[in-house]
This record gives sequence, structure tokens and C-alpha cells, in this order.
Amino acid sequence: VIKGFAFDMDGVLADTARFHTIAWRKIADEVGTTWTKELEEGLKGIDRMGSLALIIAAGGHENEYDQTAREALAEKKNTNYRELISKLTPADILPGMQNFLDELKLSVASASKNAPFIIERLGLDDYFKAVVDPASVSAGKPDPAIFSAAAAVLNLKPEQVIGLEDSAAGIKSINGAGEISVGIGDATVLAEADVNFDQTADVTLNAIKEALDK
Ligand code: B16
Ligand code: MG
Repeated sequence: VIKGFAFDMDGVLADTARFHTIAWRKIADEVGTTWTKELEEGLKGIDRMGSLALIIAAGGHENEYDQTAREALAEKKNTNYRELISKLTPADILPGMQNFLDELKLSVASASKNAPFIIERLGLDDYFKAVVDPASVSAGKPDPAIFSAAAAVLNLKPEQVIGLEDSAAGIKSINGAGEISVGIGDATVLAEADVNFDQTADVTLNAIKEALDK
């Protein structure tokens, strides 16, 4: 019996993926990596240092940046990103998510260290029993650890939880944790999801139930 929901944040609850893109693109320009749609898609759900490593590697610049230089670039990106998200309001909750939240018992499983700040800006803290700290888990998405922790904070078994994600890495994490995966976005990118919706506006408890009963 389904009893809980674990939400990804960027791209599911909050319309922030566009801000990550703006901030990472500047870093890509700086290191000399050409920005592509594939690179942009591959960064979704991947933690900060992992995202930077992908950007550096995409341009073949691995040997040009040591750990200290990487930390400085990540810090620069985050400073720019924090400025962009400082103006978030409840109007930045993705379509349909507020109504969906009113139906449920929930936790957040985001790779973002900025998650508690964004949830607060959106006015959504009261909905969530917990926001899992990504620094507290052994490995980031696609590893199952973060979605396993999201079930544990709700005192639920994985099979009692539905995870919602907009990234391929996140769907892998949900499936690895033994939870039911709901993908939101391009069904070809999220092909491993148990259930798929094109957009957040389509997600309701009834629509999930109907899709699972099929
Ligand atoms: P930060 P999610 C992820 O959030 C983003 O999708 C990803 O693009 C970002 O790099 C990562 O958070 C880390 O974010 O730099 O704010 O700690 O989709 O897992 O909610
Ligand atoms: Mg996401």
C-alpha cells in the first residue's frame, strides 16, 4: 500500500532548472566547453561538484583544473545561482504541484544543498516532514542512497513510497531504492520510470493510481 511520496525539488517542485542552466553556462564559457542540450540534460539531478566535472570533461579540459580551481568555480557558480534564487516566490512552484501536495504525506530528496532555502522561499515547509540533507548520504544520484533516506525519514518501507523526478539520474536512484518511480518530462529521457507524465500540471493522485493500475 502506498503511504508516502518523496519529491525531487529542482524541476519537480520548483522552477529552478533554468537558473542552474544560466549559472552553469557561464562556467562552461569560462572553461571553454561548448554548451549543448545533451550536456544540460545530463546535469539534472547531479550534485554540484559532479556537474562541474561533467562540464569540464565535456570540453576535454580535465587536466587544466585541479581540486582548488574546481572548488573556486563551483563557489562562483553557487554565488551566481544563489542570487538568481533569492527572488523565488510561491509563484515559482511548478504548475499543479500545490494542489497535488494538499493530497499527501511527504519528504524531499534533492541533490541540492540549496533545497531547504528554496522550499522556504516557495512557502512549502509545512508540507514536508523532512528534506534529506544530500551531504548526509554516501553517494549522490544515480545512487539509491538519497531516495532510501527519503523513505526512512517517513518511517516507510521503500515499496510504500513513490518518488517523483525530472532527471534520468534521479529515476535510477528511485528504482535502485526499490520505490515506485514517477518521471516528469521527456518520456524518452526518463524511459526507466514506472509511470511518466509530460508535465507537472498532469500529476494528481488519481492520475498516478490509474497509471499504476494499467
Ligand atoms: P546545488 P534536484 C539538483 O537538484 C539539480 O538538478 C542539479 O542540476 C544541481 O547541480 C544539484 O541539485 C545541486 O544543486 O548546487 O544547489 O547544491 O533536481 O536533485 O532537486
Ligand atoms: Mg530535478
